[in-house]
Amino acid sequence: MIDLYAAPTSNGLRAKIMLDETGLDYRLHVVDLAAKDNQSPEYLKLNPMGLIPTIVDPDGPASADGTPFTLSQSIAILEYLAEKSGRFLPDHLATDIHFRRDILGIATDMTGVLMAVFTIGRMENAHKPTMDDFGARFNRYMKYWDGLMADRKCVGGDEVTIADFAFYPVVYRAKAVTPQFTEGCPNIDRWYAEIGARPGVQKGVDFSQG
Ligand SMILES: N[C@@H](CCC(=O)N[C@@H](CS)C(=O)NCC(=O)O)C(=O)O
Repeated sequence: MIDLYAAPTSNGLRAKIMLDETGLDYRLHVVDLAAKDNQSPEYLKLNPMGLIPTIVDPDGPASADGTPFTLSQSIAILEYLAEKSGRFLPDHLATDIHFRRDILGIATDMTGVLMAVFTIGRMENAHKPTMDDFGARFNRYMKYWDGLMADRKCVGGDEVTIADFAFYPVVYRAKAVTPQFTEGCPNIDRWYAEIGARPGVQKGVDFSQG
């Protein structure tokens, strides 16, 4: 059974949604970031950067020192679980460099900027021009994606793939915390409602069972 260490953030939701969508057997360990559980000596052994998510798969590839297979980085986790389950990453996309570019853009540019928006927003006396700049940047990325999604059903094309599970948590968290920066994106809104109606995605965003 896979052990998932995560919190309900953009990066954490990616891994949990993928596990719930694939139906792979797993156990959730909720990492309380506010309590700094991610800095505990036990957790740092799994992920020396102290970041979530991390998975441990005793049935994964063998390691030289015999320790169970351990993986961090939400996109690497999506790819690993896609390979393990044989779902959500068809061969023609696994080798498509533009698909990879798009997923990495979502994970690095969009998620990074959203994390900056949230971090600044939590600060006492937050510097408003900086917040507005990052917020506007995030909205520009949203508009870029909204344009692409005018003529595709899903993020990576017309089928549901790991790109949808990479993108959904970003929009989900942005809508929950800073909805003003998600405005003016009707194509994303249409897709968001469709993906959000999937039972696996609904289960994926629910951390109450951890
Ligand atoms: N690139 C990493 C980012 C992981 C990351 O930044 N996780 C955040 C939560 S979204 C975290 O663990 N923050 C805790 C901290 O910075 O102390 C991924 O995709 O998994």
